[in-house]
Amino acid sequence: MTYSSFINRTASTTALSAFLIGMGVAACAAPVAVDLNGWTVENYPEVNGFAGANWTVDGSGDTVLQSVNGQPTIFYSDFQAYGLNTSGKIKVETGNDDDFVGFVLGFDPGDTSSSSANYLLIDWKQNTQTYNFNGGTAASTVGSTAEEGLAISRVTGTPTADELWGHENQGGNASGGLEELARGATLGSTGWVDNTEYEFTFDFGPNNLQVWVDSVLQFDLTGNFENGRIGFYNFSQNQVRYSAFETDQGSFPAVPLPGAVVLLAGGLGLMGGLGRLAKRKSAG
Ligand SMILES: [Ca+2]
Ligand SMILES: [Ca+2]
Ligand SMILES: [Ca+2]
Repeated sequence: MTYSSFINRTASTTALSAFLIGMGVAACAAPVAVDLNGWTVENYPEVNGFAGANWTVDGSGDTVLQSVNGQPTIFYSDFQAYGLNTSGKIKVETGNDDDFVGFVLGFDPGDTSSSSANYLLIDWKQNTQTYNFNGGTAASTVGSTAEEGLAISRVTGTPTADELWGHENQGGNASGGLEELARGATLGSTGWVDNTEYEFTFDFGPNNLQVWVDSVLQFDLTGNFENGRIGFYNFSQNQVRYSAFETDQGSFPAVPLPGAVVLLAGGLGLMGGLGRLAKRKSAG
């Protein structure tokens, strides 16, 4: 790139940014570190033989450790997830056990006991296992099989532990259940590895969700997804640490750009400027 083309490109980008900011549109936001001190724990009912969850945030709010082999539990954000690109790391810091770790999206406070709950669950099992949970609400549903690998499910109402375990909607519980929507492109039948850190990235909007693991696209879904919090999920796996989460402007805005903005930009010649900018980039 020549010096003069650099100046031209900078001038075009600056003009466009100023215009978009003037229109109230955020321009190229920088990533923002997530402070986990503002997040909240919410649990499904305890099941026989499993203890209560325990989420511990470090002082800086950069990491949280779920230390107990226990009940289904969620640790959710203090912000809504629509329109954001959220990324961070997860690591199971033990060789013990082989159960569920994961995330939720579109979760609302109170959803673990709400008949109107409707959110997405991305969970990851290390090994396949059939189990029948008992006690509490789990007495009404039969055993199920948790399959090894990464999956995404829609959760509605108040599922039992058996339904969460097998991604099922059983007739024994009329108050809720799960529908498995997809399994990961390359990790759909591959479990997580002990003491190994993975980076997850979520790009979420009203009609889109893309999920990457270590930069490999695992899910690319379209549909109608409710807004809500992003959260961490755990079911029966101890010593799971989440760290270094940050948010950035995503690809799927909460409210699509109004057509008038696009038309006005075109009328001012900025779209043409963008086109020329793209050509210079591809040429140079
Ligand atoms: Ca049961
Ligand atoms: Ca059910
Ligand atoms: Ca377990």
